[in-house]
Amino acid sequence: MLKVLSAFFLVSGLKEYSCRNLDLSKAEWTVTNANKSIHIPASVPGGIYSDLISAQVIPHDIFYRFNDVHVRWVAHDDWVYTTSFTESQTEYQVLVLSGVDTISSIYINGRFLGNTSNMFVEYFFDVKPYLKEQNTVTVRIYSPISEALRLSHSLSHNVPPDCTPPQFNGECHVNLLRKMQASFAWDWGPAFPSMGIWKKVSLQCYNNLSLQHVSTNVYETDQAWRVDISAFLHTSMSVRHVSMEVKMDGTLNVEERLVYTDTSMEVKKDETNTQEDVVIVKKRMFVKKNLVKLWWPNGYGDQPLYNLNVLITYKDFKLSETVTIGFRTVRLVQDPVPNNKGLTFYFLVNNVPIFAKGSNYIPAHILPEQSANLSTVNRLLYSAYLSHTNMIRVWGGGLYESDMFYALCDKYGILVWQDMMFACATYPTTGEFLQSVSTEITQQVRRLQNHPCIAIWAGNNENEVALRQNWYSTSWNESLYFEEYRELYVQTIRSIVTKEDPTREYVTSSPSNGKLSEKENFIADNPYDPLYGDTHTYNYFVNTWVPSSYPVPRFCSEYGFQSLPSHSALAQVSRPEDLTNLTTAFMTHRQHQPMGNVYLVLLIERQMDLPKKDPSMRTLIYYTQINQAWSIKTETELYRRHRSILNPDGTGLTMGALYWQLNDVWQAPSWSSIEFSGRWKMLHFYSVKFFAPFIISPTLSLPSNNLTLTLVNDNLTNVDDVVLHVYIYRWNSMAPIKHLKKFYTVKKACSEIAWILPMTAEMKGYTLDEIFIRTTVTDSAEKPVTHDNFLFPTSLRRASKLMKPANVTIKSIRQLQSDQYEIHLKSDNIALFVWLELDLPRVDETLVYFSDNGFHMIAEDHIIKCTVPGVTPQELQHSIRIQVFNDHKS
Ligand code: BMA
Repeated sequence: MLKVLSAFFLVSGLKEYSCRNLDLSKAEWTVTNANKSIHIPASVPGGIYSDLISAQVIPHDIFYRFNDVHVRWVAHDDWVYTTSFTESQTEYQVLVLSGVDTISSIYINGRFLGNTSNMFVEYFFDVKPYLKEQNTVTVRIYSPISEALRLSHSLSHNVPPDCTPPQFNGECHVNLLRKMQASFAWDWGPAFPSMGIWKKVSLQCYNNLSLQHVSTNVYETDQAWRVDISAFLHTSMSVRHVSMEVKMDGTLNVEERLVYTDTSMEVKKDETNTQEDVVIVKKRMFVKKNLVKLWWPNGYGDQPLYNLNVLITYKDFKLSETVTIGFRTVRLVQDPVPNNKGLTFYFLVNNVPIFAKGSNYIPAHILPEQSANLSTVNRLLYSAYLSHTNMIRVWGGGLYESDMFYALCDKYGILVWQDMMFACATYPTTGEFLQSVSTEITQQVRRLQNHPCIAIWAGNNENEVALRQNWYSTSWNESLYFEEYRELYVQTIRSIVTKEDPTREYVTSSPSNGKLSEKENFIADNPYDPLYGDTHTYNYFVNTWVPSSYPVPRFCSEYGFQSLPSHSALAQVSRPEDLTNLTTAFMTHRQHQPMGNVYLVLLIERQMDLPKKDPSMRTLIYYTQINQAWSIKTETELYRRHRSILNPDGTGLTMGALYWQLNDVWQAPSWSSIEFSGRWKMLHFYSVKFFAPFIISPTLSLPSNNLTLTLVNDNLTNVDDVVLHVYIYRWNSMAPIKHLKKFYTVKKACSEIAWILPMTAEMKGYTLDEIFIRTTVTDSAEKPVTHDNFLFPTSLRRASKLMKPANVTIKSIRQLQSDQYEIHLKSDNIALFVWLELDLPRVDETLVYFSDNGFHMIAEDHIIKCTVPGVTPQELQHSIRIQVFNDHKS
């Protein structure tokens, strides 16, 4: 998509630097433990667990059975990374460590350079005075478990929570470390307290000046886009009269070349970075609006991106960097709701209100060094894109993701709700800690702000509500903890974010009440208030298949239910006897949520009967996935129906639905819609339908028996003359007892009630228990313009008593392309939640796609497509396993 930038502008008389930067990631590294009993080759970037796996010191599958606990000794030890290099040039002077995890001491040729204490910070050490021909760099990384404990003793008061709940098999005091918070375990993940040099290491050379980074802020003005460019330069001396030239090239046919030159630059010292002498060179450029095209979120238009080349010249020298930018505006609208209570909370992109659809992202791997694997991350974000995701939340317990992650979000049109990396805890506010956080936030905002995908910054995950609701017993000195909270997220982080990036909104927490939280001194009375800001909704004690069980917020940035991952995922990391039931030691070990397995069964049993005899693990998995998919579908459609609907109590006007969670870090029960391997759970197939731009959503009111059909159209065009179809079926026959139609014109960008149908008159004497409803919308030529949607007025438990057993088989498989097949299915009866699984261990799961899954067959024939490389149709036929809710066995 992106055109490569033409060679940068050459100014005659300029010479390039003679010295080269040295990439030490390419050098040979070794790693040794404290007592030197282990001495193995190491990778940089990398991490100790990955190194020990490669050297076969620990098992190659750290997720097998109880290995997370068996290999915990690794994080109790210290690890010393070393490399040597020979270099005759002496201009090298700065050792740059782009990411060290976490507490370490750095040495060159035995000379102590300094310590690191924040894995999100890039460190710079002046090494010129110590360089020889033969040089050794040593990075001594201290056990994060011991360091966290040591820090806990140094605090003037408790900074809770101390440890993870026992079910997590985790470690303590992770909140005292500026480290991925989930690496000491979470309710969906194991503890692997990672250690290592997880980002690149280099020696940078410069005589006078080095260009570290270019950041941009893009503003819309009447006639043009204003791009404020900041170039961050390191220098060893005081510089004057630096000049900057900017050149831009893009993805679209821009006739006119954009070349800007200016020599009268503003040069000033940056106060926020105390580690190095940083000079910021600023330039403002104006780009005529007709020269560029708008960047749009997924579903609203294209994602044109432009390369911006910045050329810095100083005296005889020139330095250049190219960054990618996009042109769009994003605004968070929090306006009073006319004639009602509360404030709105929605994103306006290019002046278009966007209903945010998507999920929450956790790191793609529990080992940070493996979290930026291109094919894994691409599979996840592409899967999100396929399910019409236009926003993803990078959750605060993980990582500021890689540049590649945000570049993919730019490409797919996925807006990013970016949390700062603080989650579910209180945090220290010592001078040292705040200083470290300041550097972290400054660097991360500058690194990420060029990406048009970033829509909002948020201070933390759930820390406002945790204080207000006393989750960590802070009420003994509420004012102290409240004050410290404000010191961190308001005085420190907020001031930096608003200074560095005035183009985006910053909310202190998720959830928060937005402007109301600010008014309530940043710790609102009820941060879950549905009339303000965003909320997180979890409740496992309600009927999750009926919409009335859920509150209706303005914006739901987290909601979810657990399910089990596929049998093949669990089988990969267990023995057969581990999978006999949910209470084996293995299944208990994998379930981190306290009571999690009880909830799983409870939620199933509210809707369906598990097969009489002890249900097999396969059946349990299948049922948990049905429950998860249908519950999230119910909740998401409720939110989408409320896009334009305001209830008398002031709730409604919902403009965001980001479910918890997109992905997984191991094979275990979790809220994810995609398994660790990349395989989609049933929920992900459902998300493709419930997030579709245009849906028809049926609901039933009792006791009136009125069927309400709501249309939700996120598209920016009206749709004339569509036909709404309602089919009424009995549970035991594929022939509908009634088919009703209505012509309709659908309005753009809204939800609306299109039809209220009194059902009693239409049911031909059957009761609501005996029927179910299928709805769809077609154009006037009867071509479907929505997916089918279903309403089950009764529980599946009762329905299953009336259903005939269904036998679903593969009638034929046709090869369409080398890796694409058409699968023709047959059923003898109505078949619910038809689930296809490919059992072919040698096939890479990340390359397998089904066009649909978990669907209902209300006709004998059903055709789906399957993408799978390197199989024959016969092989495919034999390796597809089919599960049906109402099969013969139940
Ligand atoms: C919220 C999240 C995560 C957690 C999820 C499920 O609290 O922010 O911390 O994994 O709920 O419990």
